[in-house]
Amino acid sequence: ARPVKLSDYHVPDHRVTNVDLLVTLHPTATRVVAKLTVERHPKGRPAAPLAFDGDELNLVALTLDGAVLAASAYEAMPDRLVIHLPPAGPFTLTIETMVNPEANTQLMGLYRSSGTWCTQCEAEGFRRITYFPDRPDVLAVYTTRIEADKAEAPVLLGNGNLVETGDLGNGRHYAVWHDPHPKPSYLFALVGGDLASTSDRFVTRSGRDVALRIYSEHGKEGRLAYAMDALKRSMRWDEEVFGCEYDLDIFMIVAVSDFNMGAMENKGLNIFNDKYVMALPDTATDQDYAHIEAVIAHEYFHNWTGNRITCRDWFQLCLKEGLTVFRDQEFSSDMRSRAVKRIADVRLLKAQQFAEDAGPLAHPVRPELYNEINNFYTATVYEKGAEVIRVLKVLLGPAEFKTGMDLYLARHDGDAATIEDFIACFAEASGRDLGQFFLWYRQSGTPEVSVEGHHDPKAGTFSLDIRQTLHPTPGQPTKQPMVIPLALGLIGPDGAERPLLTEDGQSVPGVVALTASRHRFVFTGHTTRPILSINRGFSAPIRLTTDLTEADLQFLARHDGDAYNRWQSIQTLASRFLIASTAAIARGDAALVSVPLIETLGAVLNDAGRDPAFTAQALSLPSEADIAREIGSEVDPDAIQAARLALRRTISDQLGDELVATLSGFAAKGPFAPDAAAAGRRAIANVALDLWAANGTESRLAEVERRFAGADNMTDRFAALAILAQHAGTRREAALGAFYERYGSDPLIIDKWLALQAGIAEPATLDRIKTLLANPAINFGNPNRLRALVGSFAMTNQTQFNRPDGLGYGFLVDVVLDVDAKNSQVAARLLSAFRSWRAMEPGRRGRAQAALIRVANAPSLSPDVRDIVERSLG
Ligand code: DPP
Ligand code: ZN
Repeated sequence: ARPVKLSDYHVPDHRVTNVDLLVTLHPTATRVVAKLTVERHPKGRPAAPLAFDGDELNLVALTLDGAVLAASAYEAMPDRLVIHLPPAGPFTLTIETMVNPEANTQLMGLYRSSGTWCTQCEAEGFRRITYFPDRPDVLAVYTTRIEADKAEAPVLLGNGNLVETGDLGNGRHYAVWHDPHPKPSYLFALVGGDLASTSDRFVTRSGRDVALRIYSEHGKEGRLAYAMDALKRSMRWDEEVFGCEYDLDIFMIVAVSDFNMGAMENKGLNIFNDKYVMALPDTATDQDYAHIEAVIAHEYFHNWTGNRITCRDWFQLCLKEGLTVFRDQEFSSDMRSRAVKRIADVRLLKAQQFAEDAGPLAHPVRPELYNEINNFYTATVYEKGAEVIRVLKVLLGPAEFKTGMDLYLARHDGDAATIEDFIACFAEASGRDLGQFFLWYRQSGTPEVSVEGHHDPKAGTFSLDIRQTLHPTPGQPTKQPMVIPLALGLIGPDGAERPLLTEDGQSVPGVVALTASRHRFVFTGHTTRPILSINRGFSAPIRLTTDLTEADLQFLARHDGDAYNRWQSIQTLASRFLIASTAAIARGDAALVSVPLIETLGAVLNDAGRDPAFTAQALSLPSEADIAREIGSEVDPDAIQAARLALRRTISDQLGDELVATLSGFAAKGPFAPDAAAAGRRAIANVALDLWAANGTESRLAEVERRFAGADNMTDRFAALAILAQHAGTRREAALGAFYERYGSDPLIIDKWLALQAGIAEPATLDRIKTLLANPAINFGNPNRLRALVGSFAMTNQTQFNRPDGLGYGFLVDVVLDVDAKNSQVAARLLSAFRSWRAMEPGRRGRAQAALIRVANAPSLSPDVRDIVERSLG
């Protein structure tokens, strides 16, 4: 029954403790025999019928304790199996179903990707394989026997440890896998196919010798070494930092090309979208390497936070996702530069989650109601879910946070837990009341915090007046004040950090916590005015406004001891300027010019040697979408773009010498290495190249073209191509053509080429996209291809998706309606690009609304798309 409500939760009436599967792989008729040990749940409703979930299932046979059931004793529908009067004691149910992997275009359940059989069961895919109580609080021990043709599927993989293999004659064989760890059905997986692999070993801290294997299609096994290296580093790190050790004899990753998500943490058998596994210097950018490292770690870390401790129900999704994102962020911070990682994470949070929180799709980190759970794998659950854990860590401090985390891992091992269970561990470990903190899970929307500083030279005080507000969001008309930890510092004009002293002489550690709507904090010892640095390290996921002047921000950009806030100060300077310039352009005036901003950027460039990766982030201006979000309503994307382009041209013209110096200072030296330091040098060089070429001078573009042709790695080659793509003309088309010539047979690289063209900010782009979409050499039935072209267009091309004539919206709707019948999850995800439509100026708003209404009125929508369209219009 939809919608599903958290408040309706009750334990299952029946649970399954043991699952014995026999899967006979066939392209179109795979037979599944599931032998289940079933018992009543002691807390279930005593006389309840047995009701198992199904989805497009075909029942072939059914027995209970070996006896065939009378037709009147049960009802089998595609989406449900009901046994009216099940026995009271434990019994064995044997269910035979037939599924068609070849026809499974939803990519949920058992399907084929380039000839390989594979599965995806989260959230509700297992019910497309057999009838089952398909909910995360039903934990069972699984044994999987897979039978297949030897030539078609020499490799047969399942969860857990391999216990038996053998020959069946007639060119067929089998493998039996046993997973001793009870798990929910969403963690089930199997793979069968003709795959290549790379192997390694890892010895855990208690001496368990673990075989590591990564599988890919033949010919791509040479691209797996970095993923393997990242896996071993993840395994060691999780032991050292969280005390989590691996618990099976083998850990496997299989890369497949058709995949809805990024990757999936099935027990012992992770299945990955191939874009997060394969990398060589000539095929992957530095950003790809960083993503691979993070996703490999993320899925591996789920073994404890997700698998050993799973979720009671899908409302608790952030219990495993927010926590595991937090863990993978920490891992990447330890592997690379912590400050640069924080900046990248905050950029992503603002771009994705703040946008979601500000529009009709806003929902709490822990939702209380859903129509379609697939639509809740969101930036709010993942990225804000991770921020909330960071808030908890700032509030408690690292020591108490660790005690709470250790308690959680020990107490709930083997459980299907809730957010309440998780928070109770931290409350107990710290002795604190975390009731108000819990609002971070319940209230949606981004808190807005405004800060005003007052200096009284006579009294020697500096006081802060701080207010917080949280605007209404869908389903939540009124809100309570949140607990918001603000890390802060007061800096003297000499650049020295001053102690934080209160009026009664107490020294404050570097954090104040807001608990009410208004606060005043008074600090003493300031005969001269200090400069405030606040929300250091982005200690709370809030929208902050301050009364810091342009001069203050310039000062902080140079002197703040907190690297995150050095970056934020530059962003704030640029953002304030671009908003003002956008307004000027919208009035019909010329774009503005900012001397302080150019000065600051020049100073940053001159200091690039201090931390090249940081400098690259500091020079990356707020995106058009960032500016749109800051403006918040009546948005005109064309005016924003004009303001931003004008600023880029000014930088190009006025800082040409500094940019050239940076370019030559960070020119590549020696052979390619994917490590953070080398990546940082490439990042600053490419940002400098981009800004240097931004004025479109012929000679500068010729230099970019030369670098494109001469690059010896994908990072530099693609960066040059991206610059050329911004400037219309034969040079661009020639470079795009050469890139396709070189990589046309390499789909993951073609994705980059597609995304780049989808992002070109000119009216001809829509036709370019339509032409690409009609190219028979590119398989747009593959989710990665479709997302690269259409998803990038709708999510990143502000001016062209939001064309004033509405054709961008119309195009997306056409694609969504077409894809919905084949893959509703991908369709729903594409449609969520409308999440900011209400913030547009009236003309575009009207056209977006009309486009959404066209979706709503279309016949036979999937539940996924219906849910997104109804909430978007709601
Ligand atoms: N595979 C997805 C993730 O790891 C969903 N669990 O986030
Ligand atoms: Zn995850």
